[in-house]
Amino acid sequence: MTEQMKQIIANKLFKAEYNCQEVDKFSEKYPGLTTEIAYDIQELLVNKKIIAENAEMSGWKLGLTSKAKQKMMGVHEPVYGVLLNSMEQSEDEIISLQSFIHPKIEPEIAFVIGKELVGPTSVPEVLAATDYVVPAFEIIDSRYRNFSFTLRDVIADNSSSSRYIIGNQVVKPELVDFNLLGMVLKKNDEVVATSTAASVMGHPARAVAWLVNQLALRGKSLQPGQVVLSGALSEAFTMEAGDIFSVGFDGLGLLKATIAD
Ligand code: OOG
Ligand code: MG
Repeated sequence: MTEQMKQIIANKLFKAEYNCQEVDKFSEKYPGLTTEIAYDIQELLVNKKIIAENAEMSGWKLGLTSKAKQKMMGVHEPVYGVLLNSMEQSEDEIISLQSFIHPKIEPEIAFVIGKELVGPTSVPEVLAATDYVVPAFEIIDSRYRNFSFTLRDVIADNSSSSRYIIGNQVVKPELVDFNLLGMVLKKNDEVVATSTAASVMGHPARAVAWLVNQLALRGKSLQPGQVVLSGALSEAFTMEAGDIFSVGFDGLGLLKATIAD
């Protein structure tokens, strides 16, 4: 695939987001779209967003790291994407559905990095480099028609990233038993999902280690201050006007997301 083709695909995804309009998947039309090329397109797309939004990179997101999410999307390998400060929302902000195509919300664990982490790495090294962990919500909004894609399509689309919210009650990773870290997700006071941190690749720090090892292949590393979203611990839920979602993690506290009427 030529550089020009990569630019064309990045442009289409960029416009799809800005116009809140779905596009068709690219993988069928372009069999030359490999995973590696998809990450090249992701980089082009993110650079366009950085310029258009005058934004800065704030971290990384993992996706498809739990069986629940892999089954839901029919894609059975993890992916990563870039987070920008323009995607971050505070817990008190009411989320308007206006600026999305077909948003879904999902419960995650955020790792906030304290020390640079360069691959190859391991779970103990990730934990040692983590400053703290907090509950998180990710709002994903695939730019593809019917939220349907292949691995390569979703990577090019910055892994469906749209917004994220992180909690402000910070907990040091050494105080957390990730094996038994339970989670309860409620929608309008009704429990809609329960899970544990172990649903993310057996241990969410393993997902972070996977990210660091993938980044090393592209000459990149995790930087102090960056946020890393673990990937959802359960399936994702459609957001509707007036919904209130809350996620609680054992020992990490509660985080809310309020959708406008
Ligand atoms: C891809 C992104 C998945 C997660 O947490 O699993 C993701 C998608 O499902 O659209 O963010
Ligand atoms: Mg996610």
